[in-house]
Amino acid sequence: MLDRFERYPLTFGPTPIERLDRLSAHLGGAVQIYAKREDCNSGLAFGGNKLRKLEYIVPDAIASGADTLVTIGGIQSNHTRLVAATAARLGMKCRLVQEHWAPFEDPVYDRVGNIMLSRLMGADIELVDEGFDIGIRESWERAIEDVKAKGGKPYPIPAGASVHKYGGLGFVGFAEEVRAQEAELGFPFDYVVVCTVTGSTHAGMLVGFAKDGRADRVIGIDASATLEQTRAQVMDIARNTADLVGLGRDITDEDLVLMSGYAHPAYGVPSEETNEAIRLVAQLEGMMTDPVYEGKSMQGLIDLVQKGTFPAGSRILYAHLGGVPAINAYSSIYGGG
Ligand code: 5PA
Repeated sequence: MLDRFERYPLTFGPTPIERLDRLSAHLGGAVQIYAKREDCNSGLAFGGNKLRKLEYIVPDAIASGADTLVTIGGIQSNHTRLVAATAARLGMKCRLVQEHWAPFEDPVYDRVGNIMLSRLMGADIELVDEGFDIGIRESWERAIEDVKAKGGKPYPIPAGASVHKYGGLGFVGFAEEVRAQEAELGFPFDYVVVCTVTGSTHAGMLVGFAKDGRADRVIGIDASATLEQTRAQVMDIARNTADLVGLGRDITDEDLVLMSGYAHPAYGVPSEETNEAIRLVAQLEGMMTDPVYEGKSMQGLIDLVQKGTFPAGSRILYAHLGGVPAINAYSSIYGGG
């Protein structure tokens, strides 16, 4: 589906799929859980889901003649970290706007984890005191103008690389990769569980799996806590991406499965149930998840399994999208384990 698009490699190649046997057994053994390790996809600054997206955006950035990548996220944004890493790899400058998206206080929140890594990679970071919003932000538009005013040539990348014309392509590639891995494994996955916030990860998967009639087998777990805005953004990106790749059919509301109920109490703030899920998977599998994204989708997965949502015998693929560096900024919760 992606042959026509140029791709600039930022990842190691196909990501491994592993069985989570102890977690599956702990949850009763009726379903088998697997993890696709997007969190281990690259040598660039700990990797994660943004790199698949950026692989299809970088050729356009290079062709534009830009010298500065400009993007936006929360203080502990993984996306901004990976744009900083990509800029370093390309020999470009990086301008980051980081807003106060998570209503969470920790003595080291703006000193460690993702933001520390971005600073080390040379990004020029502006902290802005604005709350969470996945839409286009004035602060980001101002930063783009500021780069121009100072004689630079900016290349704008929106939050999560999502509302970009090529933002959905990377995760169409994820679906194609899973299809190839299923052929090798000798079985298909019945469900894919994914954390959804700015939307292009889910939207790309939805389009990729729509090709073989499985769009609604992608179970999005909302971690934005602004469900309707995220739902609308996933639909927009999915429709644009379907057009771009020539899917040949419309994306309908029924294609999108987005679960609420796991994002509370707020974006970037973990609930007690999320913390339990993070500890459970760490202790059963040695697999780390974070309090902003993957801990919430893991909690959603565990809850759905416990409620018997998936028929016995189902094979469920948990897309582990990365994000663990942020856990360092939550020392007030996890400092003691
Ligand atoms: C993020 C996003 P989407 O934004 O494509 O829906 O992906 C959600 C997601 N898991 C899931 C991890 C580890 C993520 O980092 N992160 C954002 C960031 O600024 O880091 C875009 C919000």
